[in-house]
Amino acid sequence: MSDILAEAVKGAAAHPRPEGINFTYGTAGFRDKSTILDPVLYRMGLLAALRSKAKKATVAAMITASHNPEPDNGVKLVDPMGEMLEAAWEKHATDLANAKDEDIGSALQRIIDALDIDISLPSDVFVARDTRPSGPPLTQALLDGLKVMGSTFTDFGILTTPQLHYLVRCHNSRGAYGETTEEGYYKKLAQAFLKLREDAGTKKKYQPVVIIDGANGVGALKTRKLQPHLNDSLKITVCNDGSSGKLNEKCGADFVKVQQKPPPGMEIQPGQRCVSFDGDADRVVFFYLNKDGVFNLLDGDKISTLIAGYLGELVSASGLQLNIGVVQTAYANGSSTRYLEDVMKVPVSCAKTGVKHLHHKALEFDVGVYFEANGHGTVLFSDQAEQKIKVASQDDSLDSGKREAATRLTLMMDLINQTVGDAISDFLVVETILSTRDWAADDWNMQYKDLPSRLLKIKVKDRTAVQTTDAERCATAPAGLQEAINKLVAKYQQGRSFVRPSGTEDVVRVFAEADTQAIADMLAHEVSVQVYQLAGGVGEQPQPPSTS
Ligand code: 16G
Ligand code: MG
Repeated sequence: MSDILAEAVKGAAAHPRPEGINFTYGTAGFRDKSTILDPVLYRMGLLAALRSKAKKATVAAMITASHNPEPDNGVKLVDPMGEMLEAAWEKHATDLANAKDEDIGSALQRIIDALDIDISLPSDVFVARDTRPSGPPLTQALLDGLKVMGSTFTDFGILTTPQLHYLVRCHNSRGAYGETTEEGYYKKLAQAFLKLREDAGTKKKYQPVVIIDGANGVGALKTRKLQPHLNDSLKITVCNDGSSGKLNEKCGADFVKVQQKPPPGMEIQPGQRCVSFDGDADRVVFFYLNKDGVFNLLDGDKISTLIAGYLGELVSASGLQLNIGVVQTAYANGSSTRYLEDVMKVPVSCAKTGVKHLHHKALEFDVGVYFEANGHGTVLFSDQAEQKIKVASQDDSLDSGKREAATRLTLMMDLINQTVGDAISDFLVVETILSTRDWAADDWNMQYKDLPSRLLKIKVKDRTAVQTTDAERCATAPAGLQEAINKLVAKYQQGRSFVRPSGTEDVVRVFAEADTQAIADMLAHEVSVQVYQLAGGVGEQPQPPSTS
């Protein structure tokens, strides 16, 4: 065994692995109670160094548990261009996290042999964390792993997840994507944002005033840092800024989306646009109260429709031949899919849940807009599209309308964080479009009316008993389940339902949608009973929704 691997085994003594716990690198890395994660972070330090050697580039490690409660934490690795860790490495991460302390050397050696990694190459890793109190000691464990591997690293301290993705791309693109500093991130976004507002005439409906619910997390801190760069173009009030409440507790994008109500304590006037980030600021949803005080949510589906519509118009106005498409998951509201396909005539693809699946599908378009209904999403421009747009924006032979549209597209590309969904960047993109269209929240919301839906979760003995195909829209196991769902769905107007095993919790999720809330609730319940009966439900059988 090489000296480095022997050091890695020795180093594990300070980060012992508890017996009897099985860790899994899931859709968003490792997530668990922070108190048991120390050995996982040490091992991810080791793995990040190997990944950097394998890619001959800087990679990154983000310490966060996103929208989960404050006592949780987690870690995920980021590839050189700011993408999620390549899926094939998730297994290596899981194996290493579960290796006994004394077996760490052989576990590393297996990865080195399988991938023919030259261990003598240098490695370099960017590290950041969210605001959780468990962040600093877990960072230390990760750095210990990097140090025994002889890796160089930069610890950026507290950042949003998308900021770290952005920085690693800036670095590996040798500055082509932007300056590799946090200030550089604010400057790039703010410059594009201000330029896109330059020609904003007088507005009748759009008010440049927003309230941001920062989930008591890093998004609130970083919005405050962005603010001075925006001059006076937008009046932002940040609430749930971490000064009193707990991270993600009764606030943030997940709370607002799931509870369908504003965080308690927020003072909101009718029509006032409000924005909720999640705990690491890679998800965003908008909401407002209408003139009757009724809560209205503008989720990831509404955001993608808004963005795809605007970018589509710019592409046509520029005269460029670029195909633009939207990627959703099965959770997307049926009305949004119909609106995109039938009214906007935009092609829609459906991907499996989890950012990496959407990201991957979005690469199939010249301009691929992807969003999960929960508010995670961004836009990807292919290299070729980017090139064509840049050339057109500087082509004096084009008429000024075409050139102007291409110029706005270049600014939109600067404003959009293409590495991963970014609450701050997405928020600025939405503000830009609303301002250009002179729309109030109501105008945006009126594009289409959401169908009522219901999401339930069912505990079963083994959630892998449920298997799906067709981007999770069809259950292939257990036998008979899909047939039962089809029968139930057929009973109801605009009924739609699917089931899938969760990737983050030990449950099966049931989604149902229909033309009224009562029917969506009933359909979700009836499908839950089928899951319970056919897929080995545990505990009491699901009870029908109360009709009171
Ligand atoms: C993870 C995913 C998120 C997905 C969620 C589904 C990433 C970075 N995050 O949080 O995109 O919506 O899992 O959770 O991919 P579920 O499998 O428990 O329903
Ligand atoms: Mg998040």
